[in-house]
Amino acid sequence: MTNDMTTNLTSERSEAYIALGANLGRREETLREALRMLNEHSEIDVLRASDVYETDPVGYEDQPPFLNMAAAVATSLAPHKLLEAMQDIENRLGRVRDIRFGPRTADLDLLWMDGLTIATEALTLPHPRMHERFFVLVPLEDVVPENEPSGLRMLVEDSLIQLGEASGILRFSSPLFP
Ligand code: PH2
Ligand code: MG
Ligand code: MG
Repeated sequence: MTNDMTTNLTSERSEAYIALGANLGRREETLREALRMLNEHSEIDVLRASDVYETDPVGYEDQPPFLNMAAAVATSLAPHKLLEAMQDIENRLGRVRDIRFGPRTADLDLLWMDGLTIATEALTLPHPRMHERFFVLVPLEDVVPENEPSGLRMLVEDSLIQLGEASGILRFSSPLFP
């Protein structure tokens, strides 16, 4: 009994959804490398990756177009630890901290984790701006199954309906993973 419970607790994993973006340097290579690094982490498995989309910059418009995509991962990490792992990957890919909404080599944003609500300085879940951005929602729709248990599918579909016809986003390539 004790053993079983220990096994259950330590093997409990979350499903998390991550948005990836790049608009400097070799954008496609950067995204591919980010996925590889995520999957290489001993406590993160990449489950699914979306198509890659080319998107007009949103927020701060005087910068190159982005490549954006989304990934679903399984992880035994707590939310803040997953975020740290993502920031470590951004740093290894040459990200320097920069202007808000400005150009970036690699941007990994944690969007959703089992429907958890978190509001700390470092991390807000669900991501506070995900529902208003085509460059997040369109790729996300590729990787969220109809029967996702914490309600993400409904959120994505409702948000896309609210936003109306998609603009500033074009399919660029098929998934970079596996
Ligand atoms: N990221 C931003 C700001 N603007 N625009 C697009 N199209 N794609 C992004 O990933 C993006 C953005 C801040 O992270
Ligand atoms: Mg971002
Ligand atoms: Mg970010």
